[in-house]
Amino acid sequence: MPARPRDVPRRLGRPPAAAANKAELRDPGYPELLPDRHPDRDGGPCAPDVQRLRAVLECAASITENIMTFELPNLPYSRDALEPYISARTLDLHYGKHHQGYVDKLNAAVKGKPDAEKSLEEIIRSGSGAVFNNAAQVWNHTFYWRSMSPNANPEPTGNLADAIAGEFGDLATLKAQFAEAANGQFGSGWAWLVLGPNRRLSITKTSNAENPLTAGETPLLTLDVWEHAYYVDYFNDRAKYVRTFLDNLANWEFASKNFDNSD
Ligand code: MN3
Repeated sequence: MPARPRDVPRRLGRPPAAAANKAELRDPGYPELLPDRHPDRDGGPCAPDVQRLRAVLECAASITENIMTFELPNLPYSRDALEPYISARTLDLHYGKHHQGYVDKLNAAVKGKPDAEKSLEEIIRSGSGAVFNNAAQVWNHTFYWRSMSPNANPEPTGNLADAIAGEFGDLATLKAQFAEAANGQFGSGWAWLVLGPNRRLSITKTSNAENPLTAGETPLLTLDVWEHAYYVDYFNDRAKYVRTFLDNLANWEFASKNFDNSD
């Protein structure tokens, strides 16, 4: 609509009494506002309100645009809580840089795509390439942090303890098999205690970002054996890192809950 030339008188003539009453009822603050006057454009009395509302809407749109689909979950303990076994320096890097990096790359990879509406698990089960790798690494690391505890019970209890006794004979045998898998994983990857679709426990290992969910298995406990997980604290001694995890950090309570919730 063309702007009204400034020299054309506005239709500010007094309206019929009935219309004036309606206008006052509808809009008592601006009785002189006519339908073809845009309050913002024409500098009407509500222009400041409209400008504020416009700013709010622009701000809201900006926030919506920048909301990340996936977020870095909080650590279940402070960054120095696993010392002396895993240093705060390692958690600063591993959680603060690596895990955060996977979250950022995943968000960039799914932006504006149908994967942005999916859960991590759905992406892991159906995805491939960079989307799968980053989604699985986000999931794996979140699971890894919970697989450790600064107040870890030295051994599992309850149903999981019974299942371990039935499958492995004793915890020492499970630990030996877990260590063999973790140390034997060539290159980067993960060692896992899983529950198979047949409801039997087993030890497994995966490469890079691979996750047992894709094999229909239920992860109960995991250990990251990428070099970035242990190099700051253990240099090349992966075996010592694995042993330390199994003897001092493994969160059997978490594994037990995963076992009990897997029915
Ligand atoms: Mn890692």
